[in-house]
Amino acid sequence: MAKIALITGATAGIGEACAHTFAREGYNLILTGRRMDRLEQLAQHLNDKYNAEVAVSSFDIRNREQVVQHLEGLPARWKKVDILVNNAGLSQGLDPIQNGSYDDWDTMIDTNIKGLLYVSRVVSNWMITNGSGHIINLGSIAGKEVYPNGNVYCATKHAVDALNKGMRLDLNDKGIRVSAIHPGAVETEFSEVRFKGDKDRAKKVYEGFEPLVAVDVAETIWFVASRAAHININDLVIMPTAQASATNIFRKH
Ligand code: NDP
Ligand code: 8X3
Repeated sequence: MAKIALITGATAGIGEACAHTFAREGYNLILTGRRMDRLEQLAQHLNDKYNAEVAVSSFDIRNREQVVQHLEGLPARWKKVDILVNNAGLSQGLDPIQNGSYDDWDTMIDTNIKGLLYVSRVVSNWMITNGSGHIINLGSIAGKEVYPNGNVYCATKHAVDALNKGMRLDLNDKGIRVSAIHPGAVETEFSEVRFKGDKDRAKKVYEGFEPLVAVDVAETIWFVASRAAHININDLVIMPTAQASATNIFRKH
């Protein structure tokens, strides 16, 4: 029977690229995100191209009841999840702390920390029942360093870093692997979301150097997921060659 990967935030960017990679590798998929039209299109494409069986589940990860209802509502055979990619996440704004938007703060904390926790609570219990599993958390270089005006986003990704370590400790005797990937700059919809649809401002983030693209991160996640069962990659930081730290990017212009 094909293995199953559950990927949150599969409607765009890194999550969507992971869906392609895992389908290519023979996995069946549970894909989540709010934009159902994108989930359905992607599911059809992956079924046509790789013959993957795909279950789609559209919910707002910030809403605890929705998360639990949608996931627990899946048929039993879909609960044999081998890999959970905790990818859904976002940044909102880039403001100094004294001017920060309360709403942006709530959105980031509710999505990146609480949403990740809600999904992990449900799926880790399935994995415990199954006696195995692998949780792969999307952190960030923002979870290793803090940059000016990154305050709350960085705090949420530092929380993911801590949760990654905490989950590994708590699930250590259950046969469940826990890993985190911490990317630097990846050109996805991330900056458009951060700058609330301002495409010109978003584009500037990636000007003058070659950023990572979503597939670079997806292939690295696949590398982490495909190690032999006795190997766990705890923590992996991946950056564009032109980026030396959160704040140091060598731009040619
Ligand atoms: P994208 O904006 O391209 O994709 C984000 C995904 O998260 C979308 O599928 C979106 O789905 C989903 N999502 C966001 N909010 C919610 C919500 N409330 N409920 C359900 N799903 C939600 O960004 P990336 O692919 O770049 O980001 C993926 C992850 O990688 C994030 O955790 C991000 O913090 C992290 N990351 C990104 C980096 C980058 O430079 N791009 C670098 C380091 C880490 P929908 O809108 O349909 O709900
Ligand atoms: C996304 C990378 O540096 O924009 O997590 O925070 S950064």
